[in-house]
Amino acid sequence: MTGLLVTFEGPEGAGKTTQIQLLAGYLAQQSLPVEVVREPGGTSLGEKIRDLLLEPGQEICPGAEVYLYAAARAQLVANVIKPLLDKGKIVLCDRFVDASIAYQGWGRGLEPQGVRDANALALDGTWPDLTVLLDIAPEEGIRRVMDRRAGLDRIEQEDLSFHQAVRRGYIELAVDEPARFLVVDAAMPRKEVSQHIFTRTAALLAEKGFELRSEV
Ligand code: T5A
Repeated sequence: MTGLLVTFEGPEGAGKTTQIQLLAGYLAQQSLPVEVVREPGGTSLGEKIRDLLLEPGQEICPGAEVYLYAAARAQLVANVIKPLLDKGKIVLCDRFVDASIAYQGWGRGLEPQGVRDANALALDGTWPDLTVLLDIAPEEGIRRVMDRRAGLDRIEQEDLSFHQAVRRGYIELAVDEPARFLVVDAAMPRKEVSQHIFTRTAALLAEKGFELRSEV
């Protein structure tokens, strides 16, 4: 059986990492084979590219930004995600290609379809089975990030209109592909958010032939 790729997306501080950990815990309790990866990063090359991309003050033009994210993604897909899927694993990925379309397309003002096309080689046909979009007002997400740690990275430091455009981009993507996206109001308490994610994931797993030991 081939595995399953579930990606998590949303504006800054939407709670992706929190929800991925909760879902990974739930799946592990069910004795299902789950692995967690993140973008940009997850490989030695990807982590170096991540440092460059997020370093405050680093000058990167929008086109270079697209290809740096795509380069990190290519390495992660080829060396980590595809091999895990081939082994039948459930891969939970913290951001994926939709982040490039929302941030570099909508946020930076590049043609969204061009950004998608620029990622074709990196994806090599790998596409998410399910994408969880945690939707939150950027002001609230950034506040959460600032409550958690001092200082914002290069992308977080962008102004509010950038983050609002990113949010709009994500919503457009979800409207275009309702079967792939699960949109959840990320302003809800953690547990309520996770219930929506568990229910949808469990349904998809059952559909794909994974055995669940108990109800959500
Ligand atoms: N990017 C990425 C691009 O521009 N293009 C791309 O192609 C890709 C892949 C990555 C940056 O790169 C950009 C997007 C990003 O700007 P990152 O450090 O990986 O940088 O940043 P994020 O992915 O945004 O991750 P964050 O850790 O900042 O946010 P999360 O994971 O969404 O949020 P999380 O879970 O860490 O939660 C944030 C805080 O909120 C609390 C948590 O406890 C934590 O303190 N929280 C809640 N509080 C109240 N209610 C809830 N429901 C809560 N859920 C979590």
